[in-house]
Formats: sequence, C-alpha cells, structure tokens
Amino acid sequence: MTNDTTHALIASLRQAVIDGDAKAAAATTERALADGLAASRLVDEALIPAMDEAGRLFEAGEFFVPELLVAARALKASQALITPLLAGSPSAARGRVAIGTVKGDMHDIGKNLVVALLQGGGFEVIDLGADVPPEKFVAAVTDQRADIIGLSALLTTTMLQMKHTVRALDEAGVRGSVKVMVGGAPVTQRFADDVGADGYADNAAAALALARRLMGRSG
Ligand code: B1M
Repeated sequence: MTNDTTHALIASLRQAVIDGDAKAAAATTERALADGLAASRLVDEALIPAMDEAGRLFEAGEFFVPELLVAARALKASQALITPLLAGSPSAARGRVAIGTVKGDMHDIGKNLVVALLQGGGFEVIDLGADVPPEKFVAAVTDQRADIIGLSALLTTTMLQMKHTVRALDEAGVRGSVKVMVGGAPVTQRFADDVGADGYADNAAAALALARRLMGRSG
C-alpha cells in the first residue's frame, strides 16, 4: 500500500468517526486492516485524534451531547473490529485486573482500550463497565481475587470517586492485598499520589507496562 493510500484511509476513518458515520467507520476499518494497516496505528492516528476533535468541537459549542454520542457509536463500530486484534489469550499467570469507569461516569472508550491492551499483554481482565460504585470494586477483590484494580475517570467531578474507592478497599480490609492503578484524561500522577493509588498511566500502552510493573514484572 502506498503512503498516500495509508494516509487517505486514516483520514477517512478519523472523519467518519467525527461525522458519527458508523457504517463508513466500520467499512474503512475493514479496508485498512485488509490492506495490512496495523490496528494500533488506527487507534493512535485515527480514533483517538477523532475523539479529541469531537471534544474540541464540543468545547467550542459546535457539537452537543447527541453529536458526541454518535461519534462514540461510530468509534465503537471501528473498535469492535480492532479490539480482537489487540487482544491476546488471557493467562491467569500474568495476573487478574478488575477495571471500570468510576461511579457517575459513563465514558468508557479509553477504558475499553486499556482492557484490550491488558488482554493483549496476557492479563485476565474483569471488565466491570462504566458507572461502577466502590462496593463493586471491593467485591472484585473479595469474591474474584483481583490482583489489580483499575479505575478510569474522564470528568473532574467523578475523579474524586477514585479516592472513595481506595477508601472503600481500605475499610473492607483488602487494600493491602491489591494494587490500584488509575488513569483518564483529567488524572495526573499527583492526583494518583493524593488518592493513594499505586500507579498512574496516561495511555493504554503505559497502563499495560504499569500493570506488569505492579505484578513485579518489567516491560
Ligand atoms: Co464527555 N466530556 N461528557 N462524553 N467527552 C469530555 C470528557 C470533556 C473533556 C469534553 C469537553 O468539554 N471538552 C468534558 C469533561 C469536562 C471536565 O470534566 N472537565 C465532558 C463532559 C462535560 C461530558 C458531559 C457532562 C456532557 C453533558 O452531559 N453536558 C457528559 C457526562 C456523562 C457522564 O459520564 N455522566 C458527557 C457525555 C459524553 C458521551 C456519553 C456523549 C460520550 C462518551 C461515550 C462513551 O465513552 N461511551 C462523551 C465523549 C465521547 C467525550 C470526549 C469527546 C471523548 C472522550 C474519549 O473517548 N476520548 C471527551 C473530550 C476529550 O477527551 N477530548 C469528553 C478518547 C479516549 C481514547 O481517551 O478516555 O482519555 P481517554 O482514555 C485514554 C487515557 O486517558 C488513558 O488511556 C486511554 C487510551 O489512551 N486511560 C487510562 C483512560 N482510562 C485509563 C485507566 C487506566 C490507565 C489509563 O488505568 C486504570
């Protein structure tokens, strides 16, 4: 495939997501993958920039929630084709991660990318979904023996739920037996330290590296 074709495919996938055209997003993804484009490139160069642009248009008052929703739906149509290629075969030996977007927060696109990369890296992942209350994270440790709890938040209002969740783990007497990792656009290393997390990652690939470190493995 020529460079021009590659760039054209990436640009049309990005535009299909911004336009909220799920059919075009899926068709372009299929074509790009069939042409040998790496799944990770489609994520980094089309899907993430498309959501950033949707966010910019939202801030500028040109997009409203319905436009964000259709853009997210189009992204998910592409993500559904890409995720199986990022995911590998889970192995309990790597460790078990229970992950979710915190209570009150419906944003799950970034969390889903982290899930795909963790699975690709050999972790067993319990995906708790979005809007997950602290007690569900606690149950993932007490009932499902998670080694790591992963907390995602996209809103400055909901990121405080990370603190509540760490406290709930503490109160349930399981904080010492589980590692906590956090991430999401408004989260910083400093915030992670403040809420008592064991680690922070600012993207999905860094989240995989962090999970490995938390399990005592490098890389
Ligand atoms: Co909303 N939203 N949204 N939204 N939305 C943001 C976050 C916002 C920044 C937009 C803006 O104003 N520019 C803004 C937040 C402002 C703030 O808090 N300071 C905002 C707002 C205000 C809202 C509502 C309140 C709007 C309203 O109703 N008036 C509302 C809240 C609903 C709720 O949650 N209760 C709302 C709703 C929505 C939709 C439902 C329409 C939709 C989400 C659909 C879905 O996820 N299923 C949506 C979207 C799509 C966005 C933007 C445009 C895109 C988010 C996204 O998917 N990014 C977003 C603007 C933006 O971020 N540019 C915005 C792509 C994704 C790959 O990145 O999630 O950051 P991200 O994940 C990255 C890293 O952060 C990291 O790795 C990922 C991959 O690299 N990461 C982790 C994430 N989790 C991690 C966990 C880890 C480690 C790393 O360890 C566990």
